[in-house]
Amino acid sequence: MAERSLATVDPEIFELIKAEERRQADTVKLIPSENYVSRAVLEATGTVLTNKYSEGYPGRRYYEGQQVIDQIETLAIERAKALFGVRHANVQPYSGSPANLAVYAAFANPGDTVMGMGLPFGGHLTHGWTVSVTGRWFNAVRYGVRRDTGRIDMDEVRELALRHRPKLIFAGGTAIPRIIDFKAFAEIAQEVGAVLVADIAHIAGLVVGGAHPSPVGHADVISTTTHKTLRGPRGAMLLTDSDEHAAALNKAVFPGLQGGPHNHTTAAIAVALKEAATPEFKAYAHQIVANAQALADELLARGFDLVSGGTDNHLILIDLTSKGVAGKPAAQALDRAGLEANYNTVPFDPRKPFDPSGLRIGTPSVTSRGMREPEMRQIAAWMDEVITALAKGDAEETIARVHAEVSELTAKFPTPGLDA
Ligand code: DSN
Repeated sequence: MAERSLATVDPEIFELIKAEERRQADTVKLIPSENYVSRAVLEATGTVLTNKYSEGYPGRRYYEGQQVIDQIETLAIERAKALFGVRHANVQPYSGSPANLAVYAAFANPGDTVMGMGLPFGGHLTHGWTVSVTGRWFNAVRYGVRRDTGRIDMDEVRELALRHRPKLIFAGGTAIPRIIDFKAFAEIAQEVGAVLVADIAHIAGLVVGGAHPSPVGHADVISTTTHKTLRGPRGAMLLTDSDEHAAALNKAVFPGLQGGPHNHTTAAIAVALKEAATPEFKAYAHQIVANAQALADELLARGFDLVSGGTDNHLILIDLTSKGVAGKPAAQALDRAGLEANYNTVPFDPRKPFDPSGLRIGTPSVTSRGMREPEMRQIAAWMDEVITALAKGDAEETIARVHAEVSELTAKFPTPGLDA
């Protein structure tokens, strides 16, 4: 008897997946940490590789039957090394947070001093923020941005590093709209004897596409997710040039923190890395930045207040205070208009994290659909219309009209992975 399909076995889940496909296709996705994977990446993700246990590393496993899996993981490793220009790659971390925890496990002990950007300034939870175990189990010191420029305050980073002598320094984050000066971070890390960790989760695709300076040659360890600008499946990688660091990281990932790697994800990472090595991907990375700058320019022209005054990369952080609207209601209204963003804290935000002043948007997903500068100007206009109407307290009509216009636009741009 033929095996029954998902639609037959579980029509509820099947229909929900179809609904999500329609939602993703019919939405202008502006969340800067999201993307659309290619059909090839999606295909690799949904395979029998999910059936196999492979604890260990290629050639050194604790289970038999690795004839194929070893080849897949080796390909992923070799492609990661070639693409980023590093000597070692671990492609097993389940996602960004486990990858960063592996860095702690490799180079620090509970109670040690570590340093990272504070979450409200654009850092990540795992860079030592209070509510993360990294902030509870380690003595975390946090740096921020300058109030006048909205940019990382390298004087403060150096001063804090000299005063606290951290074992680890994280450079990178989730809401940093400007180029990160990895060389300056490396000089500070060397001065205090810290391991410098470049967390390039947000910008990995820009780095390999040549649209953001690489941390290679500056950072001791590079941590990245694979599913943001890199356009791979949900997963992560740890990269380094040092044999000693590689050995410590490998031990920390397995057996330190994780069990069997997710082999279907490893295969999809390998596919994404192959795609990211193409000239088309380089053009894509540069277009992400060009689109973000076009979007930022149009928002500025419409009176929006952007943290740091603009963007050098894929993301824009908007302080909505001057528009008389908070981030959460703005994000909710935009979502109902088909424009998907996320509310976000802005530096020195007087409001609470669950109801902050900011909105975070970005261009990786819309660029994956082939949208360019004219569409970015249109998106800025829609955002302005919705937010202005919301501030006046009467947004329903505007939301309905904008949603209809958004649907017309999205129908013209194929959704990668779906419109095959
Ligand atoms: N949650 C991710 C983001 O949205 O930036 C970071 O891990």
